[in-house]
Amino acid sequence: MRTQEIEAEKADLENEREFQVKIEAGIRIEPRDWMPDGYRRALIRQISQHAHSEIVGQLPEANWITRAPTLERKLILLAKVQDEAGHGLYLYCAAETLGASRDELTLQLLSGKARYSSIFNYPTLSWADVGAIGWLVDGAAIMNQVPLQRCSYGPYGRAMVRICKEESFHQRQGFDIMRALCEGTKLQREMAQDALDRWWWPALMMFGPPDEQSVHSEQSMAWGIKQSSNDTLRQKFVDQTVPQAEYLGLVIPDDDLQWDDKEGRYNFGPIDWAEFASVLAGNGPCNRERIAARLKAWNDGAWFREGLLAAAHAGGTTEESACGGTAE
Ligand code: BYC
Repeated sequence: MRTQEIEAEKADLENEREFQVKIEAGIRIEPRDWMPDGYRRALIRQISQHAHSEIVGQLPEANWITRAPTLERKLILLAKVQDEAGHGLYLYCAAETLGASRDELTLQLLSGKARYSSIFNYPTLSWADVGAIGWLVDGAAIMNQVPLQRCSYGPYGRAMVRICKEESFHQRQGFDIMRALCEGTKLQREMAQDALDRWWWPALMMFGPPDEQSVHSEQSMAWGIKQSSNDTLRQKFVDQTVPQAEYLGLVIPDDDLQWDDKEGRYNFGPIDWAEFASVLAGNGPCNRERIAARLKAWNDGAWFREGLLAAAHAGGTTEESACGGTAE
């Protein structure tokens, strides 16, 4: 081996050692710091999947903006859907700090190479579904994202701080819709129960496969990207949500659900992992519809993106600042 190669190998080992020391000491990794290629790839995968989920997640709720039952509910829903676009933006910006451009990541979504959360492949059939999404889907998202505020990668962890604050408002608005329906007529209570029946199991699937089948958890936790395992967060979500359903007078659609006094938690029935696999394979009720909607938005927006870049070049601004910059 040539001296130069030996020196390069020594430098890599030293970088790797320093990186591990930082991770173990809870010191954040920042964009210009050295990081292993695998760590960078793992972050780009998770952050881009998260960003795509925020953007695709606008679709099922936006379906009800024109049919919200009151002006106040319409304003709140508009603000919520707009917040989700903002979350997508912070996350794409966090991915940009790792060298992955928003365009590149969007093309991966449109080609089916990148994933987004399974939950958004289910339809919103009634106004109660908007309540169930806020209560359960945003509730599950908060459970998953609060620990991510301590993620070892600085820009991702910091993006989570604001996202979690907004998700908390989203969760409360969803619960408030469910509360209003549950305090309403028999028909309204039935709508609320029907929405819970359809969203409960998909919400539990949001946390990902069981720990023993989770491909990335072990490495992601060793790197401080994930702080808790899929099953741990799922259990916390069930324990938190069951009393809320009881307060609403709704029944969780699970015959096996039972409080376990010894363990201090709810035991719950088996999750249909075949359904989860089918949704991930692109065969959920709305997979094709969701990607078609994003593709249309991408194509319809081409003139605007081109115009922005032309204006940036004419005005001497950089492409990066025209597109929002590489924020943290
Ligand atoms: N859906 O090894 P695993 C929101 C994939 S949006 C689809 O356990 P990991 C909101 C996984 O990617 C909330 N795919 O993975 C927006 C992997 O496949 P690949 C979105 C899933 O990464 C609008 C394979 O299964 N939140 O809040 O360790 C309105 C094996 O899984 C899912 C986030 O994205 C799934 N549910 O753990 C309202 C949070 N689960 O990539 C609300 C950030 C797993 O090897 N993400 N897969 O092809 C995470 O915390 C983690 O990525 C996960 C999965 C817990 C989701």
